[in-house]
Amino acid sequence: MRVAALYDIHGHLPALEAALADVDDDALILVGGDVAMGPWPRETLERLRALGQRVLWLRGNADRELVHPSAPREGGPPQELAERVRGQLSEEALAFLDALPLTQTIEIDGVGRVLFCHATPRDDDELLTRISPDERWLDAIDGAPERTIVCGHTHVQFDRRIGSKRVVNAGSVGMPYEAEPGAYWLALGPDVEHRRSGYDVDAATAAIDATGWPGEWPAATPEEATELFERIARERA
Ligand SMILES: [Mn+2]
Repeated sequence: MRVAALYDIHGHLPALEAALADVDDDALILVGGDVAMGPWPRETLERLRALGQRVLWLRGNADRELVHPSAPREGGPPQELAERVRGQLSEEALAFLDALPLTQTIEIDGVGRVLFCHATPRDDDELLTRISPDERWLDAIDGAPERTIVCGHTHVQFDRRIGSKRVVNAGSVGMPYEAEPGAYWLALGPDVEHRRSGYDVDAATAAIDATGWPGEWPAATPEEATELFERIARERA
């Protein structure tokens, strides 16, 4: 089995299409959560659901917020955007998101058993980054039997060894905080390989504007985003 892990698509249909064009035909697709919260929520879900059994899903914190709104929280989705996206989804689509699992385990050729989660195995909104101390990571992952853990949530790719485990952030398809624009994802089997699929960013930005999406599409360097998430994590602690 080979897997393409597409995390944090954030309803960005052009970015999803760019990534899908680069995914091998025989690979499973693991949608790693935060799939809908963005300019094309309905179209993004329909595109992926049309692929049927080839897709395995996780629910991310932004998907949860669509179904179960919680108090506004720094680092979480703005309430007005959540309301906008919720209004574009059917009851059936919201129920579909609500029923998604928080983790998936897949046996992958040449890699072994891999645990996929949105943020950490125990929490869909825990902020751990490529510079978080090992001790904080170990608190979150030590109970997992799998040696390899794939996460997303912070939208920055990394590949770290933490204790006896390897933790790989798949990056974000639709809202990457990376040096270059593109759709960022992870190919697994037999290697574990970070991927970037390029697309016409100017055309995509114009298309986002045409949907009426309010404000700028978020962008940051990996260093800026990582520092921001570390600060928020310290404030939450
Ligand atoms: Mn996200």
